[in-house]
Amino acid sequence: MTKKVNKSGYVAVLGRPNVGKSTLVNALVGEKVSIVTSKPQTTQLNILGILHNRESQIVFIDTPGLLSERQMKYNSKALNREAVNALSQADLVLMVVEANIWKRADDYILEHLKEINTNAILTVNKVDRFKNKNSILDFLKDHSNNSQIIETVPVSALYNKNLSRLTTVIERHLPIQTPKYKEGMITDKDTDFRITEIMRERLMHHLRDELPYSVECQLDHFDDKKKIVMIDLMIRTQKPAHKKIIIGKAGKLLKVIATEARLEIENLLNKKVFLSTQVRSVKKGKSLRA
Ligand SMILES: Nc1nc2c(ncn2[C@@H]2O[C@H](COP(=O)(O)OP(=O)(O)OP(=O)(O)O)[C@@H](O)[C@H]2O)c(=O)[nH]1
Ligand SMILES: [Mg+2]
Repeated sequence: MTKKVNKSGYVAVLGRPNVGKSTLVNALVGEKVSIVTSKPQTTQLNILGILHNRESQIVFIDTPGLLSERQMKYNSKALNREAVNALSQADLVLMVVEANIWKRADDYILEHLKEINTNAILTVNKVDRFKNKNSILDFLKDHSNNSQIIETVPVSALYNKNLSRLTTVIERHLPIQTPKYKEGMITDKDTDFRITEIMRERLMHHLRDELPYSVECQLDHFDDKKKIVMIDLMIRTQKPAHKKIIIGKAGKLLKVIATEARLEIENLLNKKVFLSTQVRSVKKGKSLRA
């Protein structure tokens, strides 16, 4: 039977940091397009994750976590701007919150939606954390009553619960229009970006305090002409002390991080990888980018 894709559009996935936006986009798309850690503000740029269905093409925009003005720190102003930018493109919003937890930043996001008058599906994530489903029902009732919220769907992105229902609800609210992306295309980001993001994820996972936020990764060399892909990655940090921590005693920590990153890059490329990593500290005030 031929495919008849007639509904398509951009769906901005908004929410405060750590509610599971990237986990949700990856689960919906069926591939890891966006990195995930247990630390807030992991996502730093808007990333497209494209889901091709029989009758629809849903283009999710994973965004950095939004914070209210009072909570701003590090580079959160720029991250907020990036997330709000996604709204200008969006046909629909998935507002992601955590089950049974409602914070000031959630109200702040609702205010934003009201200002720009965009409809949102309230996606209540991490329902797996609660055995008592009645408490979730009460939470859904309490927070669905808002003029911008058109539907409410409880899900668990991590355990793939209720995601097909969420897709059906999204499709219902998408405009009828020709899809913009070719079938098979799952993200707007190239392989270079995805490789550096894998390394950043592994660094964020292993580092503590402010350190995860002060590292940048850059791909210095990529050669996939031979059987083994040769990759050189540069990790840049702002202080020599940070460089020492990342490398660890006798290079132990960097070895663990690089091994985890290599395995994931091999998975992405479907090829064996030889990964060489270097850590360099860049003086304060200088751009981390070469
Ligand atoms: N128990 C549970 N944990 C989840 C679920 N979804 C995500 N998580 C966890 O929540 C943490 C944050 O997940 P992310 O997907 O990085 O959250 P995010 O909203 O993209 O975070 P930022 O990019 O920092 O804004 C990770 O430790 C995930 O494993 C879920 O459905 N259930
Ligand atoms: Mg994220």
